[in-house]
Amino acid sequence: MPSFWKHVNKVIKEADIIIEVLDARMVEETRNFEVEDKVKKEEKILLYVFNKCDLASKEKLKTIKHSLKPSVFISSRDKLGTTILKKKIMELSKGNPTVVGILGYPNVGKSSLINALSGKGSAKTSSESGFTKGFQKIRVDPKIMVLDTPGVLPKREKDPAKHAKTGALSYGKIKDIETTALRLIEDETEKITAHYNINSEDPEEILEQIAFKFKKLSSGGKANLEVAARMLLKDWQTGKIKQ
Ligand SMILES: Nc1nc2c(ncn2[C@@H]2O[C@H](COP(=O)(O)OP(=O)(O)O)[C@@H](O)[C@H]2O)c(=O)[nH]1
Ligand SMILES: [Mg+2]
Repeated sequence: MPSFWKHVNKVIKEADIIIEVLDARMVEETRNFEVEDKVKKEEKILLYVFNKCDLASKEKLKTIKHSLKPSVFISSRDKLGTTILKKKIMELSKGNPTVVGILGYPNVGKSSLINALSGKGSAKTSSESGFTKGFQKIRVDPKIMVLDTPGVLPKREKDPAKHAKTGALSYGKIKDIETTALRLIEDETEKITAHYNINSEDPEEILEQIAFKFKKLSSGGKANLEVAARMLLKDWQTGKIKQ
């Protein structure tokens, strides 16, 4: 079994409540049904956390609000929603002391969430007997402990375009950057044309116009689509393009 699965399984085993961190802008793309099934099979409680809410539009938040339950909206960056999250955890544990584990794809904000929850003043507690070696817990509330190492979900589908969209595959590491950019434009035409103020529906034309607009040109004054594509993916992944 690949090591990430071992680790994910350990997180599920050690925790009572499992938080699946999702990107509020891309809920479907950042869910992992295989892991959700595992959590349910182990009879652990699954709590969805929509992170990066500061980057998602109000409309987007409205549409996902009732899509998954139980769920909480947060921004780990702005440390918003963490009090509500702790309340929800207490509600789910029926007021009992509980251990929370965190799972999610790369880049969804697992480490930021752990930081936002722990903040100042919370102490790490070392492993106790019966606790799997290597795991530490952080006390974030009198009754809530959080495992300090999140479980990074494997990239299940071999679909680089999807992972580029969620940021699981960083813009600097994408191999076929042009095709990836075209897929993103196809998926998110409206947001991208609105951001760059371009009037077209055709992905190739849109990418070309972005290149001209930002002077991403090859010798001879032709559009340099590769450079434009990388800029687009960077803007997308760093949250410049309103989603
Ligand atoms: N805008 C915004 N960025 C976030 C938020 N949470 C995490 N990030 C950023 O997303 C990137 C990945 O976060 P990280 O916690 O390392 O994700 P991990 O790979 O799941 O542990 C970092 O650049 C974070 O600063 C959030 O709520 N809002
Ligand atoms: Mg991390």
